[in-house]
Amino acid sequence: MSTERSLVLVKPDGYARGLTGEVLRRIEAKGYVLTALQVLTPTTEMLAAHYAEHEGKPFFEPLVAFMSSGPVTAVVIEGDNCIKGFRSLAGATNPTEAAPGSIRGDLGRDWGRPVQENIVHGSDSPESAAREIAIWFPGL
Ligand code: DAT
Ligand code: MG
Repeated sequence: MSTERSLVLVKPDGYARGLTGEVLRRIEAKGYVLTALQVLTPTTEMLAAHYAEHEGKPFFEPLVAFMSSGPVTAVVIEGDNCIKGFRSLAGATNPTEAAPGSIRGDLGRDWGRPVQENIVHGSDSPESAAREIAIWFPGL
């Protein structure tokens, strides 16, 4: 076991659809702790840093435009193996293909543009989590 932190975002689609509470409910029901939480509309600079690994891909610019289109809820969660555990709660990236029972599988779907509106982000490694937490919660 290793106690970890992960950076979770409820994306603008999840926020606008009133699903923030449902996502937080699932995180808490799993037993992870909410360590920090903030509602904000991210700048394109923050998002370019957050999604740096995807720069140059065809979906990068639409992704940054979507992610800066309205409020998101940024959350730091904490718990044993919560990085992998939250990715499992979130489900596959493509919400149409994500398994029922997962956040994306139960709540997400394609709304025109494929894949992009998939409700949540979760860090994919301890290194990503540390890097992302520094972007969204400087000084934490
Ligand atoms: P994840 O969010 O599951 O870690 P990722 O890091 O590969 O997935 O991609 C980041 C986000 O970019 C993802 O949540 C939605 C969007 N995205 C990924 N692949 C895409 C694609 N083929 N078309 C459109 N958007 C995509
Ligand atoms: Mg990712």
